[in-house]
Amino acid sequence: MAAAPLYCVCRQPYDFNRFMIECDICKDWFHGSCVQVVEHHAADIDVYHCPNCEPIHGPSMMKKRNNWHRHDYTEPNDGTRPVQAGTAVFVQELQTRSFASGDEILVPMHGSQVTQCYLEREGFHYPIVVHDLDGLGLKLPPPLFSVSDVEHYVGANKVIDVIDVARQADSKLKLGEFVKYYYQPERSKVLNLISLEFSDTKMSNLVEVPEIARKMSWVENYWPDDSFFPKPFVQKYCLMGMKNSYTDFHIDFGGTSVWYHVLWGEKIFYLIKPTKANLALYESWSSSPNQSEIFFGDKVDKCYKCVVKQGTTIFLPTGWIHAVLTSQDSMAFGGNFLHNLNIGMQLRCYEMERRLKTPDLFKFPYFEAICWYVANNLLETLKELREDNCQPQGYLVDGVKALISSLKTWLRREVRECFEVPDNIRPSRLIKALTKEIRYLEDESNKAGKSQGSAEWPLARSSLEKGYQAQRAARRKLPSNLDVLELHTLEVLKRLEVGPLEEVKRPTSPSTADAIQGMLSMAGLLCQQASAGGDILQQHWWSSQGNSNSNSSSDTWDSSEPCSAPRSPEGEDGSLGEEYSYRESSLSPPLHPSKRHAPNPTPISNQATKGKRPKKGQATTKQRLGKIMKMSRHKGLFL
Ligand SMILES: O=C(O)CCC(=O)C(=O)O
Ligand SMILES: [Fe+2]
Ligand SMILES: [Zn+2]
Ligand SMILES: [Zn+2]
Repeated sequence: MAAAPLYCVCRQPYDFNRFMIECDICKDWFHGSCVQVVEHHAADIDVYHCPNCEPIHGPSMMKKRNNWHRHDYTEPNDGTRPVQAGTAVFVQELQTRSFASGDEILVPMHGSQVTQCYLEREGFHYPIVVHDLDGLGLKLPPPLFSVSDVEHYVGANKVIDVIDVARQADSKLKLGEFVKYYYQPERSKVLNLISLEFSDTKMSNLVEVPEIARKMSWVENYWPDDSFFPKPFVQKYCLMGMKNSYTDFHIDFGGTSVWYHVLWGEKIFYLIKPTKANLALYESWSSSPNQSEIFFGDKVDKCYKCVVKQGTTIFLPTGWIHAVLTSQDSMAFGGNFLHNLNIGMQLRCYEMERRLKTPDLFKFPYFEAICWYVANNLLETLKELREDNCQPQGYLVDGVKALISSLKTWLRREVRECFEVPDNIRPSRLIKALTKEIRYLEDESNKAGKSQGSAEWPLARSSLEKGYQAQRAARRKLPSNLDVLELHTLEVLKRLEVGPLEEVKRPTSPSTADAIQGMLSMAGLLCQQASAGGDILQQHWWSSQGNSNSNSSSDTWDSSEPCSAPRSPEGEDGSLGEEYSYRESSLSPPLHPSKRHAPNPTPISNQATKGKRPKKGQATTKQRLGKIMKMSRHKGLFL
């Protein structure tokens, strides 16, 4: 076998994880770290001379700046080309634009008011701003925590993705290099770091996610400990942005909701409601070739400006389209979470990402897998509610309907594409069972409609109080609590097609009580109890549908069905029409590579992805090897 070619002063073979630059004289390639060229600097070099060639041919030559309004600052400044997002001119102009006031939409709340009960009752459709953090359950480092403190806790060698704001281009760098650059008295570039997920670092102990984000999070509640897929970590980001950093309009991955706390500095959010019209406009803007030259805020009816000062926390609900200007050097913490309150909108955002061909790295890791886990859990919830003559809340019914519709669509394409159906889930059966539960609820609702005023299916107080929770808790099956033997049994049963998964029941141990409480609460039960007071006890479950306070998806801009997601062609009855049985039909289906047992799967976070949209750009010969390396990781991000 021929020996691999060697490169650089270090004479090493090509390592696709390391950025390299080509010498314009000797044509050899050099590791950025071996020749002290950081990746984002390579973009400024016109002609590169390596350390061997420099003594003879002189130093490298830098590109000449011709403009301040284009991503490529060498373009001639002849007034013909529009301003591009992120450039110095853009940021200056942004500050003089006028916007609707954030006060029109922001819901100011005290930390202790931001509870699951509140959101289940009122809905989570508008951004929430919290100035008094008491009761929020958010733990933070002290206000003077510095950029070099982050380096201390996370490690100087941690490779991070930073955004060169003026080019809106993403490059890799070591945290130590970023910190050194941050403290330089004069910075030639504005760098924005928004993708540093630190759950797996020592800094994790210094930050506790707001309780509401923990309690509602799908990953926290529904991701089984024994999942074949590695658990997604997207709950703890540290954002360090230099003054005038700008992140263009985007929807957070998978339609996740997000919290941000500005520890110091200031961030300005430009917010747009995810109405059907706005989402359609966003989708077409996102796929337009001159996206960076069009300010999306101008395309919509209303764009709200919200200044988030230090010490403030903001929560953005599902689907909100936002851009962010970092108006001062800032440090912020934030995290993303999926939840039960806006399932339909989450799915709509995910389907849009798919249509826009968003690279995996920019998407919620294993989004479809988590939806299957959630569906499995919600089925249990609906069944138990039915058994106990209790009705689920409107948002949950709408969410399950939207989930069924998406799961069917995914199942149809599973056969052709790489799939994320977890091993212990039998998809067709699950979809059918969920459909049955929904149909049952609809039948009851129709019956109730006919006999209005009668208390056919009351929410009895006792059924919502402690005893009831305990009763449900005792019945509930937590996937994370299955032991090896049981898993094995399930697997064998599944393969032998003996009985539904749900038939294998086991009592839960008292130690899972907290988790159970969380799950009950997620299913909308605890909330009903707490918010019931006296009146609701007399109400029928259907009465909440006409209630403007209820958290149903009757919002004008949040209808339950995905607006543009591909519709499944199945019949009205929701049946699949045929049995989609890739997995069921085979006793030993092939394992997807990512489903093979990994003893210690590495945490997955989309570290390079937060808030960033992939941009197409030209790679120069100088960076080509580096870019090729990136392409394989970013799926064609640059080429
Ligand atoms: O702070 C920023 O520049 C962007 C924040 C954001 O929206 C995100 O990370 O998704
Ligand atoms: Fe964002
Ligand atoms: Zn080297
Ligand atoms: Zn050379």
